[in-house]
Amino acid sequence: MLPDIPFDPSQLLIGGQWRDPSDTLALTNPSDGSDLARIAKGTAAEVDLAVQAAQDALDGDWSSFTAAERGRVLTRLGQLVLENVEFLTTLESLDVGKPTTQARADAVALARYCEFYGGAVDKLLGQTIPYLNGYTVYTLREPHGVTGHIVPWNYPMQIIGRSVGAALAMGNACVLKPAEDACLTALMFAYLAEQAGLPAGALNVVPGLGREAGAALAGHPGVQHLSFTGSVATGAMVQQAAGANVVPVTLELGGKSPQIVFEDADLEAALPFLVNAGLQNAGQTCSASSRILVHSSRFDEVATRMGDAYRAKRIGPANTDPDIGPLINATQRDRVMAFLDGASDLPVLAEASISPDLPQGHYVPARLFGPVKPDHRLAQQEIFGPVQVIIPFETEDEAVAIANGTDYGLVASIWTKDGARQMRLAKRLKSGQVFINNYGAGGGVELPFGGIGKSGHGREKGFEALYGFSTLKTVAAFHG
Ligand code: TXE
Repeated sequence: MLPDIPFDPSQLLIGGQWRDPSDTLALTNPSDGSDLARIAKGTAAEVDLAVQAAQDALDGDWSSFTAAERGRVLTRLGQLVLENVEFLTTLESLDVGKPTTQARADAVALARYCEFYGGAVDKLLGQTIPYLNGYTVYTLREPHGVTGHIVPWNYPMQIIGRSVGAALAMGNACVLKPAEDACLTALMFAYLAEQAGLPAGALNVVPGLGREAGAALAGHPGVQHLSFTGSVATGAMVQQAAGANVVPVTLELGGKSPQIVFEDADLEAALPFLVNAGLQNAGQTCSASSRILVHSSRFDEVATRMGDAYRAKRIGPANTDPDIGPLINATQRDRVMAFLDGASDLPVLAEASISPDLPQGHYVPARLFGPVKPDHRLAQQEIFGPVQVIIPFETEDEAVAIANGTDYGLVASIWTKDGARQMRLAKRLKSGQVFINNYGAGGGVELPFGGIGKSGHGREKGFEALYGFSTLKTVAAFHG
């Protein structure tokens, strides 16, 4: 059951108006399969209205806000998010099936994105460029205009914070298409943004199906920048659609991120990261560490200790704050089960199993496999479930080749005390982020994030996102 929500979750927010949609969809609670609410099934016509409303905001008040004024709105929004952390946590936990503690961390991160971009935007400076005699040359950072944001269901609050937060800070007007499986916190965020003083139309929300509302937004000629997080296949379609309008796209498409444990690793320090980076959010994390590469001299020790940790994990409904909640929907559950069922050739090191007493949610067991060959399907494809493989290696070169040997390159980490090796591998690993003796560094809002290869392109988070959500103008004045 949903708590009382201060808006009708079946409505769309367009141009500051909460409007009845032309059609609705059922929103399901992944923890028990029950119906949570009806949500809008946005159409191409409604996306069109939202893009127009965003353009109207740019043609109106929103463009007159100074950087400091936009920063103030975002800072207020961050404060409102903090005041509503428990409510947002409840919504996200019900909607995504995310254990309460993990949902709360996302709500706090959303506030932090608003604070960070609110505080950063009036410190973003242009350049003056030494040039020919008689010229003064400088650069201006300007918003793209209308930005489209297609957000998945796994971390709605964090992904909205990092993309919509940065886009608004730079003065863009946004059309947000949350995932059909999880859109309540997107709507709540927009509701709070209104309270924070964001002008009508600067943020519009059109929930709906990907192939309908998402596709309409991706191909809309009135959109000047797109940011997409999701699957490789859909990302490629979004890029193609945007390409037809010659519009820049930021794509974040997940990965097969390795942690490399060398013979001198501090296993005591590494262990929680090795396990939790794979199991957080039931493995439905773009930067999940699904491959653990271990020097063969430490294989038995790592396998035993990770196995013990797996057996201690509890799987359950999100509101009981388990270690591992359900997957988002039946499709994802079936997809992960197909990976598990198709891996009967692999040795299972440990499992956290599903109790028969669980309600009818989308649960899967958490499973640790090893030793696994680097070219096995489970070591190559993104599973997006609580599944990890341990891959033994002998030499540093072999570890690098295995780590770099997938189509992806989002995050990698190295566990070693050898400083020279740390520096060498930080350069050799093909990855958007490299962590040394940690994994994820606490998810820092300040740290630029994005991938290479099939993990996507463009960077979100940190100052880098402010560059991504703006365009650079060079002004050359001749004064003699
Ligand atoms: O993703 P989709 P799905 C990966 C993960 C997962 C797989 C499938 O491996 O198992 O993708 O998940 C919208 N035009 N990730 O099917 O389809 C859709 O409505 C425009 C990794 O959920 O990519 C949703 O808002 N938009 C990942 C968003 O795209 C479209 C997070 C993501 O959906 C569209 C999620 C279309 N034609 C899944 N079709 C990560 N990187 O964190 C769908 N959408």
